[in-house]
Amino acid sequence: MTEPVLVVAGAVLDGHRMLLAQRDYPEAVAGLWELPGGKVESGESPDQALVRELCEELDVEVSVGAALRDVVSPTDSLTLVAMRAEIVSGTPRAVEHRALRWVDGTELAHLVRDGALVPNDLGWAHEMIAELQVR
Ligand code: 523
Repeated sequence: MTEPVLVVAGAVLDGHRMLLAQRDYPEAVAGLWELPGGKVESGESPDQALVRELCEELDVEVSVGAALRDVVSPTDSLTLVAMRAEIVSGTPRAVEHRALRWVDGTELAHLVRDGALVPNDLGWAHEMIAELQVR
């Protein structure tokens, strides 16, 4: 049996706000917001993959912190984990996404309510809504 593809996503935090990225593809999720990230490549740790992905996608250097609680397995062949991250250099720009935005807990809750998040990220969003409210 082949191992599932592991995807890492970043809960990029700055004080009481978190960064969201708007997907541009595929069509089923284009326009929806996600925690940015991507597939772990062979020989990489999840932390290394997140640093690389956020450099490629946001043009920033991050330090990686603790994982979020939810491990998401939408299919047998895909597993997603998210980790907290903070920007140590650079200002994020949308290299591969349609747009970026910083949200506080209230704005994140509104996006969830409006169905504007990619479905796989909803558990992380709920965890971060609670955390952002008390930061
Ligand atoms: N997700 C997902 N949520 C989320 C990310 C970063 C990824 O549900 N926050 C899913 C979407 C895809 C798979 O994980 O099914 C891979 O994500 P993708 O396409 O962002 O990974 P990349 O950038 O490594 O892949 P390519 O665009 O194919 O290079």
